[in-house]
Amino acid sequence: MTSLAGLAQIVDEAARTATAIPQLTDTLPTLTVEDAYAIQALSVARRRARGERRAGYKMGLTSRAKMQQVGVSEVVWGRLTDAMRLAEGGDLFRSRYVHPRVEPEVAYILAKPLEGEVSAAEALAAVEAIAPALEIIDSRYQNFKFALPDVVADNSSSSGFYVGSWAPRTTDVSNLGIVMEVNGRPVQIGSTAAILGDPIRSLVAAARLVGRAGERLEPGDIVLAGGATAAHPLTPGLHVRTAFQGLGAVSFHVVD
Ligand code: OOG
Ligand code: MG
Repeated sequence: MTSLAGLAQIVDEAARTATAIPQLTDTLPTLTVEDAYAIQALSVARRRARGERRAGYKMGLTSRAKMQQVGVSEVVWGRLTDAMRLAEGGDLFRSRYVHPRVEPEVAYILAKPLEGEVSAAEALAAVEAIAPALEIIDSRYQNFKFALPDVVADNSSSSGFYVGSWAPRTTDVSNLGIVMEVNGRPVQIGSTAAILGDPIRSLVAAARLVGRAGERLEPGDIVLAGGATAAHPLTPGLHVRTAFQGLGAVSFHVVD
């Protein structure tokens, strides 16, 4: 059987070269979720060896809309690096991705470490600020199709993120309306409440799940709470603007 390091190289190279690959579970149907997180850690270690730096974590499949869109109904998480952070208002280069999609999220940045079992109040007390965000997801698997171990090994489709203006951590983001527009037309309408009922629950889950992997959320880490609506496919020429009630908007352009 291919080693975990060998599988990490496969998913990392697929991401680096924007090349679609078959699902790992096609040939390894018994691949466990635990192995998949080990593959993820090894693939992100390859990025770090190339000079990318830790930026935080992303939570995924924290809303029903997202679970239904990809047919996986477990919460997943992945690791963010500084190379994934994109300049708000700027250009997204379509050719750097396999089949990118965008989804509206909420971003937390931490002032204090957070680890293991914490309450929502404890999680919020560790937060420095909260911002509207957009995540660019790009599954490296053909046709954007995967089973749970595949998506986990592929760093939960992490590939880019935009963060809007930071608001004080006391801002109530539990139920804010979201409108995602493409070239001026609404394509997704939702609420931050779609994220586990309140996005702070996603930060609570992040502390627990990351802790289970022997890591902790650190001061300065950004945590993306997960898509509040289904994701929208990106093609050159699209202008995406997403407004979050009371929090501001985040936008970018897709180019070749
Ligand atoms: C998996 C990653 C899910 C989210 O916010 O739900 C995710 C995928 O949809 O490809 O990032
Ligand atoms: Mg996401």
